[in-house]
Amino acid sequence: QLIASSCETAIVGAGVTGVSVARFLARRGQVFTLLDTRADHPQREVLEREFGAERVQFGALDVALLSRVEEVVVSPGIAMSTPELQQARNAGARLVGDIELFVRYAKAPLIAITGSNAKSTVTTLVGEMAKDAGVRVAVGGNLGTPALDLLDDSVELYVLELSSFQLEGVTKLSAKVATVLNVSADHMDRYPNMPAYHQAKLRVYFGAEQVVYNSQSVLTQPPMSVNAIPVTFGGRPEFHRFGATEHEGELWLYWQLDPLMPASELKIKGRHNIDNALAALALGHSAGLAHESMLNTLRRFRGLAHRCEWVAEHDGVAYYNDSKGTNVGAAVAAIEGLMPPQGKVVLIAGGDPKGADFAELRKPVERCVRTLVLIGTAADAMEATLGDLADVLRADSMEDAVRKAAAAAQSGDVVLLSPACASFDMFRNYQDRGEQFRQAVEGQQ
Ligand code: UMA
Ligand code: ADP
Repeated sequence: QLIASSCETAIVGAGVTGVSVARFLARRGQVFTLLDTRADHPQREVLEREFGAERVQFGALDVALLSRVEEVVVSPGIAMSTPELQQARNAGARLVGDIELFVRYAKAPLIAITGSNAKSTVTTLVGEMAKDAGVRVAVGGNLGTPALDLLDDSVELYVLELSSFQLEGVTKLSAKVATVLNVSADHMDRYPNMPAYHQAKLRVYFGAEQVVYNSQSVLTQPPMSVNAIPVTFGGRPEFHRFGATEHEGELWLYWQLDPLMPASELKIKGRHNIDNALAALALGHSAGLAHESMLNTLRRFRGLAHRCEWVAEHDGVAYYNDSKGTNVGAAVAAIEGLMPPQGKVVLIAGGDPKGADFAELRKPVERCVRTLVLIGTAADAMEATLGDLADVLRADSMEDAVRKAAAAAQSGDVVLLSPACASFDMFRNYQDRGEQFRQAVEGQQ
């Protein structure tokens, strides 16, 4: 009864997001209850100590409590369609995510970045560009620090990576610059169909002052209702576009008709990373960063770990860790981007499929892959869809997979871990999967 009468906000999910929301509300002296469906939450006691046992609840969601509060802040790992949340909504509670709170309190402009792939790379790159240009920038969201932990009056620019789950919980983001980098199927275990996932992504554009989208993908275009001047990226150079084309015998990055720098000066490799560099330039340009400064950042940027990351070379075979390739679109980009000129790709793939359809891997596997080494829950489905296109081996650990891949590879080949799946069936997370790959590769010597 005591909780019922004093509770104004409920926070659902006691993960990184939920805890950041709880701390934010606690700092503001607001009353809240933090709920998590996991009765055996690993940090149950720590959280009870930090917020007070009466402020936290574990186990089945308390619908009566959720229905009484004004606002329920829902963590991205919990679907808005969860019946208890829908009951609360029907009873009058507003369902929002942490980004809605961020928008209410952030004073500096926001660059908002979403897409099925390349979000972390582009977000980090834009953050580096802003820093190098002398701007006091705060970078986070789905990547790294949760959004509310970034709030600070001294910040001059926020750069947020946003997932479709986070975008579902914000009504009007009102970013200074917003982008959808690319759209391909992901999280099909959380969405009824592609249009529903696509609509969630497009929410990034709501209220945006300026928009950036991929000229090669209609799905990244803002809805007609968004009234903002676009800058595009990808494809050949054009008016209001960062593109790429031949110049002085090699591929160059361009702004409109101005050549900026040769793509060969980028340290991040693969065709997809040229798009990522162009996207970062378009975002920085729209936020007012000087071109020369951004180009210097691009020349220096080495990319993030676990994204098409070079690990080693043994016996003429290069090993790449793309453990962050957690969906089909990412694996397609990695296979095509790292296909060696003289050899083929030995691909280690599989894991938790998240409801994916692997058919889009058929073309790149047929063209580029010598042997598939399959791991995890998705192995059967992948073999059924792709088994007629390349040799197939099965492995039951990362070490086993690397040993079999090394034996199958020929000089000039690339061994690539790009699983097209989440990692949780066999590993703690994608970092753990990538580290196990690295250790197994280094153990081969
Ligand atoms: N969970 C429960 N019961 C609950 C609450 C959560 O079982 O009551 C489970 C969820 O089903 C999920 C896990 O706990 O498996 C974590 O969920 P969460 O919402 O508490 O997640 P956070 O720890 O807050 O982390 C989230 C993002 N995670 C997800 O969206 C699943 C993190 O992105 C993000 O870094 C963090 O907020 C800070 O903003 C991770 C991610 O995998 C890296 N994101 C997905 C992706 O990139 O594909 C979207
Ligand atoms: P996200 O944060 O969206 O997961 P990352 O920058 O972490 O994006 O990259 C994840 C994976 O996506 C990479 O490891 C690579 O396989 C793939 N990828 C990177 N850039 C692109 C792109 N422009 N288009 C398609 N896939 C890409």
